Amino acid sequence: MLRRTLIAVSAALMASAVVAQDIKPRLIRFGYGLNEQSNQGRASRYFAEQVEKLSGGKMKVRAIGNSALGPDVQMQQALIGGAQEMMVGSSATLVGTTKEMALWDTPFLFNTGKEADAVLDGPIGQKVLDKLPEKGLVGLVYWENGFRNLTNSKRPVTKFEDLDGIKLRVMQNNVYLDSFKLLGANAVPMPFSELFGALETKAVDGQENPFNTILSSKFYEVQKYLSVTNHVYSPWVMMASKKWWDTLSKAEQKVLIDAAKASRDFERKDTRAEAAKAVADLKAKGMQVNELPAAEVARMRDKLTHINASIGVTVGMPLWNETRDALAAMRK
Ligand code: TF8
Repeated sequence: MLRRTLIAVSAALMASAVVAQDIKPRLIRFGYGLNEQSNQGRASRYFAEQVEKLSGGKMKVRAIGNSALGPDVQMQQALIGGAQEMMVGSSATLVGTTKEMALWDTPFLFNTGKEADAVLDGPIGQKVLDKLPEKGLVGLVYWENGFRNLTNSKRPVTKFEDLDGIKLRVMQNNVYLDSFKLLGANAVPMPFSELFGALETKAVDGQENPFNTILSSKFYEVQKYLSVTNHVYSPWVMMASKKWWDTLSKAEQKVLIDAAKASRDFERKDTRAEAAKAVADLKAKGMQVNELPAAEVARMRDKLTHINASIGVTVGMPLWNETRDALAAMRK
């Protein structure tokens, strides 16, 4: 008994000695686009705490929000060049570097968060992340940005025809641009960091984002109408610079992978809890909210299926078909 305990203790000591040696003091700049009060901010701080804990205080994450390190696309370039270590941002803004990310732009791809989790955390989500390293990025996990909904300052959108003539900001992504043009909006791509100002000065009339962001970014101050469309599920991708990642020890990489997974679980739970009460909060802030009737959602969906063929070509038909089959199997 004593002997066994001693062996266990010495094994544990050896393991921690190896870990201690393999984990060096590191300062990691982790950039994100939303403000510190957002779900993205909360999860970024949670990630920083986990990294600190799992590395015995050696690895420190400086979570820098508010697009202070630049909008998504700029941070991606900084990671690729090795000038910044980590970030989290929308999959949609990554399509310019990694075309397979366009899979997640598919309108109405997922019906529920549960479907999204299963596909993103399963082999299909991994296949898409596996395309990142050849571009200089390492994809760790997907967080939930969420189902996107429309806001604008002109009128309630009860059918897609109401978008006619509305100047709508979209992410810098061709599927979004083409989708909203197809629905009749005057779609303009713009980085998120410029969005509040553009809504405030009426350079654009509307935008689309999950409830959480409409709330945390205070879009209710400059947008009257919220139309619940749930037109697409948008993931956030947590990434590291590959240049930098390759300089880390296995133990350091494991700290980051474990902390990333913990942050994912925290983030989804937190985001869903916030989203569940966000509509009431947004109404209380003065927004006029309307649900799109099911028949109108169906018409919107039908119209947007025209986009699907081109997404299939962009991401490759095998991946497209695998996703379609996986979802069909889940819905049986
Ligand atoms: C958007 C996205 C944003 C992200 C964020 C800044 O509308 O939904 O949430 O890009 O990382 O731009």
